[in-house]
Amino acid sequence: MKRTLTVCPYCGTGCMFYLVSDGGKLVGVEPSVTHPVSRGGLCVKGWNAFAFVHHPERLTTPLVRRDGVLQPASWDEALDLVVTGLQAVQEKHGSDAVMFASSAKATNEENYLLMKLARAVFGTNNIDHCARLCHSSTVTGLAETFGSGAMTNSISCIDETDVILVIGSNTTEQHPLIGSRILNAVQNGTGLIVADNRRIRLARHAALHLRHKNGSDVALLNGIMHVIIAEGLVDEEFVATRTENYAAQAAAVAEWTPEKAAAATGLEAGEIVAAARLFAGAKRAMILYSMGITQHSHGVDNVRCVAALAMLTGNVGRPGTGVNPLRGQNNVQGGCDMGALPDLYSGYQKVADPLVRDRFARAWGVPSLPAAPGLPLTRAMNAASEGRLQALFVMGENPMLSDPDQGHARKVLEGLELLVVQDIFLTETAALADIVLPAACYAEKEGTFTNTERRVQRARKAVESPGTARADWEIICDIALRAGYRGMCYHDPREVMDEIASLTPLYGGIAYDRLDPHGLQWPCPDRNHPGTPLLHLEHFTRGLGHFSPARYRLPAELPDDRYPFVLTTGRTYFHWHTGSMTRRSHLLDREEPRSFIEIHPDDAARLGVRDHDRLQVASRRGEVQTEARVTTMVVPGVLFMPFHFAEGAANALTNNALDPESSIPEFKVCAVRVERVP
Ligand SMILES: Nc1nc2c(c(=O)[nH]1)N[C@H]1C(S)=C(S)[C@@H](COP(=O)(O)OP(=O)(O)OC[C@H]3O[C@@H](n4cnc5c(=O)[nH]c(N)nc54)[C@H](O)[C@@H]3O)O[C@H]1N2
Ligand SMILES: Nc1nc2c(c(=O)[nH]1)N[C@H]1C(S)=C(S)[C@@H](COP(=O)(O)OP(=O)(O)OC[C@H]3O[C@@H](n4cnc5c(=O)[nH]c(N)nc54)[C@H](O)[C@@H]3O)O[C@H]1N2
Ligand code: SF4
Ligand SMILES: [Mo]
Repeated sequence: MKRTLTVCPYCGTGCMFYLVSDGGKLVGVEPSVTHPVSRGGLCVKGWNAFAFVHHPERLTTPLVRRDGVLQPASWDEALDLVVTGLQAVQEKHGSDAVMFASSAKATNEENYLLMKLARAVFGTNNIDHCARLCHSSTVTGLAETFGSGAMTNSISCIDETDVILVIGSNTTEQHPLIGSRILNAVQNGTGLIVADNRRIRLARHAALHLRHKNGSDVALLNGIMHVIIAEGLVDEEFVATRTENYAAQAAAVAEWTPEKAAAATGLEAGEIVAAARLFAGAKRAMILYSMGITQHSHGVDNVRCVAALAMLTGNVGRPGTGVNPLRGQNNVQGGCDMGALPDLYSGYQKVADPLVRDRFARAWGVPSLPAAPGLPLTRAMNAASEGRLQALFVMGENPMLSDPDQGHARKVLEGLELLVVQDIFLTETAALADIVLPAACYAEKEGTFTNTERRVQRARKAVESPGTARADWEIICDIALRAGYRGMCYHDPREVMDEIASLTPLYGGIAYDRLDPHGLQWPCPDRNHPGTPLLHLEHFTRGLGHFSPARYRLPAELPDDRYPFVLTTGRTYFHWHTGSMTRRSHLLDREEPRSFIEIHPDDAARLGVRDHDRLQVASRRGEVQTEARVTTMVVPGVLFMPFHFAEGAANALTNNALDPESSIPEFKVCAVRVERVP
């Protein structure tokens, strides 16, 4: 038996475990007892993280579409077709007719290389990844208020805080090892406020559970801030010495009396007052949030309010405090850090800055780099339907199931001149591709992942990849070489990280020989730096913290007579996103085998619906059939559906209304109608 220490491939919590293998095959997982996050524990997905690796449906050879059918091909043939196809589109329509979708499932090194390929070899800033669908509101909102879009504190701060506000995060299901840490803290006396209208597990342990209307967080937070100011609970010294623009914030929330906020949110005024007193009365209070805050057409405004609440009460820059966006995918923090974003290079260095461009151009040995920011992923679909985008290279994403408004997404993907998909399975998106490239998965390659608390950790190869599947970084470098670029020849990912460190101040001191056993937290500017568990200690990354008041706006689509329900979408404990991995993990799939929708007993009674009935759900964009789950998890008038299932796909229904600033889709609110299938 061989044990290989590596990082869990699922969520951004970043637990580490040993993959146990026997004769080249994985047989199980053993948690790492000394790891600061997992501390000997794992959730059910971690325990089962070996299960999909040897699944018989793994892609083992490149596939090329001939006569309308995907057929096995050699690497030479497939990669030459990729390069000539991309070049042909470029010649015909220009460099910006090509787009690259990077992957929060791939390593830092691979994300860096794909963005280098897009910019240095294909001359376009059209590179983005699923962070667009996830925490783009955070990146925009916290950059403006704090100067950095990452978690300000560390996961361990949960043990040293007095009050935790969890807003729009189902932590025990989606970041389970962080969720159990919160439950432990509550058992030891920490106060918990949950603001989420589903009765999630944390809500049952909360001192206060605020079941406000979906999409009303700006009203709720403005109301809470109103009370804090009116009752003299502001941390005057912090506001005076560490922040700017307080007067505008105070003016903006002046009208948000608890009564007005109650009317907008559907809460009682007393609940808003109680939340304000509990939060502001604590010596150390910590905010954790996730998709309930970000995935709205006003997601950036939500983030601004969260940041303002923390600054108003002096809860930044100390242990046990902070604004903590829980990052979703195992390497979505890293994908952003590496510049798989249309306007930023690695380390959040701006594409628009000529000095930055010049530095990268010299390091990469190219005469110049493109200056105009590229397309966000969520705007790519429209660009393609307007003919501005003709080729899409997708590494490790499954937009057919994860993008909003599936009908539109399908039409666009089918209409592209060239679609290349590099994945470990033949996903719903890969099935539409012209060329499919088989990738090695996390257990079959070396590299680093960066977790939600900015901890850069090493993933290690435990077994060989199936058939001729190759690591993403090797495939990308091969494409660069075939396109005639000689600046991407590396022996191993370690050399790539050295290049990243040389060009990225935040990662300046990150090197493989320093990452054992449990990684380093960025910023880590040089080789002697110990890493940074807490951000914004003496001053904010941007200098002073900036109050950016937000005006309350309603969601883009609200219920009416024809579509009387609010549909909100999200996840379950056992499955991962589009199910490519968890639905191929026997134990996980057995626990949650079918698409379902949660409906309140009152609504169910009115519609004559019983538990497990088949339901037809329709929105202005599409319809699906799914199974009723009658439960008080949801409030009357609201339905909840996970987006894991290809049959009964929630994204056939969702709205692609975007936040104007972050381009995130409004996954958390759309209007639907529902009826029993006779
Ligand atoms: N098991 C599992 N874990 C995962 C994932 C997975 O697919 N499966 N995905 C990972 C990824 S990439 C991400 S981004 C995270 C997401 O993690 P979470 O954000 O925790 O998960 P979601 O289910 O999307 O939504 C969280 C909560 O937001 C609430 N909500 C909906 N609308 C609103 C609103 O208007 N206001 C407020 N305050 N709350 C609202 C919902 O009721 C829901 O309980 O999970 C990560 N972890
Ligand atoms: N309705 C609704 N839709 C949503 C959301 C929601 O809350 N509601 N949430 C959004 C959010 S937050 C997110 S993050 C997105 C996620 O959207 P996606 O990123 O599209 O979803 P995943 O299923 O995680 O896709 C990852 C893909 O990578 C593949 N893969 C795994 N490992 C590797 C590897 O090493 N190399 C390669 N090349 N491929 C690999 C997997 O097989 C899978 O196909 O979904 C978004 N969509
Ligand atoms: S909490 Fe997240 S990182 Fe930890 S084992 Fe579960 S899925 Fe993996
Ligand atoms: Mo996400």
